[in-house]
This record gives sequence, C-alpha cells and structure tokens, in this order.
Amino acid sequence: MNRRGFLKNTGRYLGALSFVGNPFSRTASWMPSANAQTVTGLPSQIFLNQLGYLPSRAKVASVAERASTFTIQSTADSSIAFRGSLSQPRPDAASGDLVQLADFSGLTMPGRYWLALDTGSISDPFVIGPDAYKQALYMTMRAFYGQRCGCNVDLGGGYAHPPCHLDAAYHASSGKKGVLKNHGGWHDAGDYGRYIVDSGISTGTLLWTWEFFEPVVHNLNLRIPESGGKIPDFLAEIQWNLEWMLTLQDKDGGVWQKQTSEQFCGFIMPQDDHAVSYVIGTGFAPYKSTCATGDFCAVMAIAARCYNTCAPEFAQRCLQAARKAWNWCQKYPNVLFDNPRGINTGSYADSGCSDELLWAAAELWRTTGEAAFQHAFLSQFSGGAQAAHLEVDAPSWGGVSALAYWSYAMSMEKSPDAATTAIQQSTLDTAHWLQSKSANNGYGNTLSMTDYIWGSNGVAANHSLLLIVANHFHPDPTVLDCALNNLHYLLGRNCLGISWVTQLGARPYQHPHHRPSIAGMVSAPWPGLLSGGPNAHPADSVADTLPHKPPMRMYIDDHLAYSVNEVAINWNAPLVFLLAAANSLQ
Ligand code: G3I
Ligand code: 9MR
Ligand code: ZN
Repeated sequence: MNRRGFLKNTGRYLGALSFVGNPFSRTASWMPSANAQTVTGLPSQIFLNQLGYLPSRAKVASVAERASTFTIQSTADSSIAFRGSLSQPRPDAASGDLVQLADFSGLTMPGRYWLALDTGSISDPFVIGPDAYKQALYMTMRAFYGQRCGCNVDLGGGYAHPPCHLDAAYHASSGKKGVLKNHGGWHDAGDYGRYIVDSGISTGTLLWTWEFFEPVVHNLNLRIPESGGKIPDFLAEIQWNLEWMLTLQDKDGGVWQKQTSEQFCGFIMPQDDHAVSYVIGTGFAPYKSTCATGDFCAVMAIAARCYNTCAPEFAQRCLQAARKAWNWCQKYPNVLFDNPRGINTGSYADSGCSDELLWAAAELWRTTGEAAFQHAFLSQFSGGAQAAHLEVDAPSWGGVSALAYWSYAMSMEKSPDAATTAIQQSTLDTAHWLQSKSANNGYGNTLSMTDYIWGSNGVAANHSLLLIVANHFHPDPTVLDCALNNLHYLLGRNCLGISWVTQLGARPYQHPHHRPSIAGMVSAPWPGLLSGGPNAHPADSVADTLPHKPPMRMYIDDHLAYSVNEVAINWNAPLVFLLAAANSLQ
C-alpha cells in the first residue's frame, strides 16, 4: 500500500539526496533492497526509529511539521492504539528545524503501527516488539564476515567474492624485505586496507560486547564458514581478524602500523585489486609504532580472557603476544606513525600513545592479575593529569583512555580503590551530560554541535557505549533509554529521515563509499554497514560541494562522498555493542 504518495514534502529530503557529480550512482530514487520493508515514495516529516521500539522502553518521534495531536494506529486495521499531544515546537540547532515531539512510551502492546498526525501525515510503519532489534544485531555483526580479506566470502544473494589480497610483501619502510605469506583480517572500510589501530579498537569493542552480553551473542548463528564448530560464531568471526593481527607482530614484539597497497585502488572488487599488499612501517628504526603495538597488546590481552574456555591454546598465544608487545612498548613508549614517502592510504596517525599504553596495562592487569600491570596503570593514572580532574570521554580510534579506565574499574569492582571510584564517578558525570544533550536535542541524540565530525555516527554509537558502561556501574533506566536514543537517531529519527545502516529500516541509505557495493553487481549495498554520517567539515570533492547548512544536514548519500558516507569497522563495532545491549533488555 502506498499511503505516502499524496503526502506533502518540503523537498529538503530530496535535496539531501541530490547526486552531485556522481555518474555511477544507481538512481536517485529509492531502490528496493533485500530488506522487504524498504518503502518507495516520499517520506513524511515524522521521524522515528524505522525498525521500531522495545515494548517497555521510551518511544519518542520527532515531527518537523506543525501539528497538535497524534495517534498510533495498527497497520492491520487502522485501529487506534494510542492518542497523544505533541510538545510545543522547539528549535533544534543541529538540524535548523523546529521540532515537536510525539511521546508514545505509554504504548507497550506489541504490534505493527504507524504514527498519524492530525494534519493527515502518516509515518512509515514500525514495530513494537521484544525482537525489534534482533535482525539488526545479526546483520551488523555478520557485516564483519562481509569485510573479510583473504578468503572466500559469501553472504548469499550475490554478496560474495573469492579470496583477495594474497600477494603480500614487506615494504621498505617496515625494516624488512621480501614476500610474506599471510592473509586474513577485515577490510577496514570502503577501502581494502587493514590498519592495526582501527582493527584494535574495533576488535576490542567486539570482544567487550562478548564480555558484557555473552548471553545474547553466545548462540548467535552468523552463518559463517566456522558455524557449527566448537567456537561460538561471534568469537569465530573475531578470531578471523585476531589471526591477521598476530601476523603483523615482528619477532621483537613490536607491531607494524598497517598492511595496505601504496595507493587506494579504484572502485573494483577486492579480488581484482592486484596491487601488492605491503606491511608498512614508520620508515625508521624501530619501524613499528607504539600506538599500534599498544592497541594490539590491549586486544590480545582481552582475547586471552574471551577464548580461554573455548580455545585455550589460542588464548595462550594471544597472551604471549600481548606480553611481547607490552615489553616492546616499555622500550619504545612513543614512536609515532605517519605515512612514509610514497604511501597514500589511511594513516590513523595519532599524536600520542599514552592512552594506548594505559589501555594495554589495564587489560593485562585484568587478565593476569599481575601486580606489575596494576602498578603501571596506577602510576600513569595518578602521575598524569587524570587523577586531579579526570574526564572520561567516549572512546575513538585515536583516544582509548576510557577503555583503559573502565577495564581497570571493572577489574576492581569487588574491592574498589580511589581510582575506581573516580573513574565510575566521572563516567556517570559524562553520562549525565550526554543525557542533558539528548533531552535538549530535537532528534534526541547525544551529539554536540562539535561532534559532527568524520564518522559522527560512530561518535553517537560510542556515546551509547559510554552510557551502557555508566549503567553497568550504576544501573539507571533513563541512562539506558538515552543510549537507545542514539540507536533511534541512527535508524531514522534524524532530520533526513534516513536509516544509516544498509538494508535496515524503511529508508536505508543506498550509496556507501564501499568498493564491493559499487563494483559488485548488486541492487542494494552490502548489508549491515553503518555510514560515517554527517560531517560539518566535509573533506572530499562531492561533500565539499554541499551548501553550508546546520551540521546534521551536512550529509549526502553518494558513494564518492567518503568523508560523510564511507563505512568502517570502528563504527560498526560500537553499533554491535549497542544492539547487543538493546537485545539484552528483553
Ligand atoms: O577531532 C577534530 C575536531 O576537534 C575538529 O573540530 C574537526 C574539524 O575537522 O576535526 C576532528 O578531527 C577529524 C578526525 O577525523 C576525528 O577523528 C579530522 O578532521 C579528520 O580528518 C579525521 O578523519 C579521519 C579520516 O580517516 C582521515 O584521516 C577519520 O577519523 C578516520 O575514521 C578515517 O579513516 C579512514 C582511513 O584513513 C582509511 N580507511 C577508511 C577510514 C574511514 O573513512
Ligand atoms: O577509498 C578511500 C577511503 O577509504 C578513504 O577514507 C579516503 C580518504 O583517505 O580516500 C578514499 O580514496 C580516495 C582517495 O583518497 C582519493 N582518490 C579517490 C579515492 C577513492 O574515492
Ligand atoms: Zn582483501
């Protein structure tokens, strides 16, 4: 049924979807995708989570046209399940909109509904039900299988490729020479590079998902080649990347920054990219970098805990690798990386590695209980500015101190020391600050105006990670609802009415900067991938042409616009964490 065809539309939405300089776009209209719920036709100005809501949690839609009252109607027979009044219009700075809120939290009866305004406008259909986010968790986690390098990948439906990037060698900048027999890992993003720093936070976040929400993810059947084996699918998928990470550790314990070609390739399938995949180093002794080695150390230490039951030998290998990496970092505490001459792939260059080392210390302490690691954590924690005015911020690829703090605090839960108390308190303070942001934003997300950077959708997901950890320290349903608010934002409750996860929701974006989605003969992009999202500082030739607008509108669904519409493993991973949390609430 196309009930939306006659609805009025301001045209702003289509504006956001114009295809500036994009000769390869499929089409400017919405394409049917593998998701049966995808709708065609113009969207209304009613914005909500296109997947729906859990029965017992808060449910709020944002309305950008003027109305007074609303009803929630069953899609089966248009019967009215809930009536409400809209809040007064309030300006929303991030979108420039005047927004009214429709709060229907009181409706808890599972069903399929739409929201109707007294103006006659009707939203896309959505679900209220305990399984509202079940498929989303499956798809966003399975997307990592889709990112696999070096093996046959087949998600079904034509989303497939044979083994890729098997031709590996040491680049001169690595301090070594010759070919290398390695393969594996996940393609980082829309490109085919593999970068330890980004792999580190992504893999760490996924392993934390396991540790926080094992009951939810333990039996998740991801339909991957390892399914049915003795390692749960969730851990088997992560192991695929860990095995590759292990191959980037040198004999001395240091870890090279990345394995990529010298330049980004064009829009080709991975098996058609025949450029040599080089292990790339700093170009000067000791060639490996401290941030990469610190991240690697932390992740291997977490892995030693997670695989101890199902794969004890692998867990031991991980722990040994972590110890070697730790020792290397003690010798070389601040070797920074920048692209050596002739290398133009992503750099993940960081200006300091003390947070990576803090994370490594905390995870090793939590895993081994050895006093030396606690001492290393505490001496850096108390010696630095941290102790006096500790500020816990959500993690990002370049800033992992929160992961260090939380890991330490979780290891001390039975006998909290001063550091633990300070960490917990500061985390709660930040959570409350994010809650105040959410309460004052028309679209309910926790983003400040300055958070609309490259990968702002990942920032939102990581804010939710922080909120969920805060709830772990001090349970509070309003903090959890705030964490879910970012999920609602990412899945449609935003000023563009777009779902930023491929193939999820009624109006998913269609044109990610993701090579296999562009080069492959597929009608919709590869499933389960989160877009980087709005960026107030566009940095590619397409997004650069966007007229200056409020930050949430600095987005275009164009595959060439990598600074607003690329996908990346470090944005998908906190979304998996958030979805696992959401699935644990029922
Ligand atoms: O943090 C500052 C902020 O304070 C400032 O207001 C803002 C103004 O531009 O910039 C912020 O820094 C930005 C930073 O991302 C935030 O993480 C930089 O401008 C921006 O250039 C930087 O972008 C990074 C991008 O690579 C370019 O280096 C992204 O974080 C990073 O996710 C992205 O990663 C790429 C890899 O290099 C290659 N593979 C794909 C991947 C995803 O796009
Ligand atoms: O595909 C690349 C993407 O992963 C990076 O995030 C981005 C910025 O480093 O660069 C993309 O590659 C482009 C390159 O920078 C410039 N030439 C065109 C490439 C594909 O759009
Ligand atoms: Zn590959």
